[in-house]
Amino acid sequence: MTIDQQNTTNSSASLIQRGDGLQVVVGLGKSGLATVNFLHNLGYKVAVTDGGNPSLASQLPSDVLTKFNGIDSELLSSASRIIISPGIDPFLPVFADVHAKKIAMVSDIQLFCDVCKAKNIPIVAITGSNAKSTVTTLVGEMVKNAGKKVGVGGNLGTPALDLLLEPIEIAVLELSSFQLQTTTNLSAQVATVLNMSPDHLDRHGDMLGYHREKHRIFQGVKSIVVNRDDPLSRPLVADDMPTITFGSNAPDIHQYGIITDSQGDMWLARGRERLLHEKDVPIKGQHNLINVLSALALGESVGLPIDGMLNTIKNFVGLPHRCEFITTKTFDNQHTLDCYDDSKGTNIGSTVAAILGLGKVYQPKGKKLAVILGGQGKGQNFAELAKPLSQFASNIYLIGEDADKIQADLQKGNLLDTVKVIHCQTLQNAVKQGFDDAKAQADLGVLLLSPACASFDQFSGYVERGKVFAQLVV
Ligand code: UMA
Ligand code: ADP
Repeated sequence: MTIDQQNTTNSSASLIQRGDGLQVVVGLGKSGLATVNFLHNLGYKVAVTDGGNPSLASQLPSDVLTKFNGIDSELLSSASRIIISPGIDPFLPVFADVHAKKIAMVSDIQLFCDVCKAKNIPIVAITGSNAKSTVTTLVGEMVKNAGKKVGVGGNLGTPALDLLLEPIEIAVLELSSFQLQTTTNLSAQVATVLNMSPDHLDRHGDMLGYHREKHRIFQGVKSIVVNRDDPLSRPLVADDMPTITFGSNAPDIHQYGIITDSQGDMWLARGRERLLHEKDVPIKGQHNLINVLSALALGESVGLPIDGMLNTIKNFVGLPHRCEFITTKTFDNQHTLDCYDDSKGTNIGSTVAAILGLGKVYQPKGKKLAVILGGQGKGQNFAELAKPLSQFASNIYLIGEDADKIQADLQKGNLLDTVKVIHCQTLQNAVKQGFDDAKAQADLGVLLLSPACASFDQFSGYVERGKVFAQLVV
C-alpha cells in the first residue's frame, strides 16, 4: 500500500482527529526538532520518539513527552497525527498498527504547505535525482535579487518549517522523494522533477516506486517546468496546464535550450533569443548549463524579470562538493593530476554526469580519469557506469562496503579490460594509489572522487567525505 492509498481513505478523518489530540513526531533530527517547535508554538500537545538517543533532545521544550532508544509503538497508537521525519521509512514494521488504525501520517512539508495555502505564500517546488540543491540555491538567489523576501530550504538543509520563523513572500523548496512520500496535495505555484535516474531504491523498491513518490510533487500544482531530455520528468497533467520546458537542444519559441553557434560555442537561449554565452556561466559542464536553464524556466514561472535572473547566473559559483576543482598536483616537475571533489555524486546519474562532463574536457588533451567509486550503494545497478568509464577512465579505485558489488556490476556492464580496477578499501589508500599511478602513467590527468554511493559506512556524510578528500590531495 502507498501512503496515498492510506491518506485517501483517511484524509477527512485526519482533519477531524487533528484537533487538540496528541501530535507524535517521529525522529528527532533537524526536521523533527523544527516540527516539534512549530506544533508546540501553536499550542498542540506534542510527543517525540526516536530509534536512537538524539543529541537534539536537549533543545526540546520541557513539556514535550519523549520516548527514545526505540520508536515507541504505544505512543504511535495514541497519536491523533504522526509527523514522520524523512529519513524514517513509513513502512517499517513498527508502523503496522498505525496503518491498520488509519492514523494520519504526514511530513513536515505537509504542515508547511498547509500554512502556505492559508497565507497565500507561493511555493517553487524542486525535486529530481540530481541537481536539486544547485537549482534550488540558484532560484533562491534569483528571487532574492528580484527584491522578494524568500525562504529557501527543505531537503537542502534548513527544515521547511523553520523558514516560517521569518516573514516570507515566497518559498523555494528542495524536496526529496522521502519528504514527498508523506506529502499530499502540495499545490505548488510551480513544480519540477529535474531528472530521474536510479536512487534510493532500497527505500522505494524499484524505479516505479521512486518515480511515483517523486511525481507527488505535482499534486495540485498550478504550473510546471519539464525537462525535454528526460521523459520521466514529465507529469500526466491537463493539456492546458501552463508549462515551460528546458533541454539540451535548440528551444522552440518561449522554451529554454542550448543553441550552438558556427564556432561550436554554446549559448543559453529562450526560443531564438541568445541569452548568455557559456563562458559567462561560472558553473561548468553541459549538465550545469541545463541546470541554469531549469532555473530560468522556474523563475519565469513565478514572474521574475529575465535581466535580473541572467545577472544572478553570472555571479553564481555553485556549491561545494559538486564537481569542485580542488588542486593540481605536479609529479617529477612534469606529470600533473587535477583533483576534483564530487562527493555529492551519490548515485549513478550524478557520477555519469561527472565522468562525461570532465571526460569531454580532458580527452582532447590526451588525458584519462582515475575515478574513486564506492561506499553504500542504495540498491543501484552500477553496470550503467561501465560505458562512460570505458570511454574516459583508465583507473578505478574502489572503496567502502559495496566495492565487490560495484566490481561485479561493472563486469556485467562490459567494462573494457583496459580499465584497471583496484580495491583500495579506504579513501586514504585510493588517493595514495592515484598519486602513485600518476607518477607512472603519463596519460592520467584527473583524480575524481565521484563515488555513486552514500558515505555512511565510512563517514558522517558526503560533506565529511569531500573534506577528507580535499585534505588528502592538497
Ligand atoms: N531515525 C530513526 N529511525 C530510522 C532512521 C532515523 O529513529 O530508521 C532517527 C535518527 O536517530 C535521528 C532522526 O531520525 O535522530 C534523523 O531524522 P532524518 O534522518 O529524517 O534527518 P533530519 O536531521 O531530520 O534531516 C532531514 C533530511 N534527512 C534525510 O532525509 C535522511 C535532510 O536531508 C534534510 O536536509 C533535513 O531533514 C531538513 O529538511 C539530508 C539527506 O540526506 C540532506 N537527504 C536525502 C538525500 O538528499 O539524498 C534524501
Ligand atoms: P541534489 O541536491 O539533487 O543531490 P546537487 O546539486 O547537490 O543535487 O548535485 C548532486 C550531484 O549531481 C553532484 O555530483 C553534481 O555534480 C551532479 N549534477 C549536477 N547537475 C546534474 C545534472 N543536471 N544531471 C546529473 N548530475 C548532475
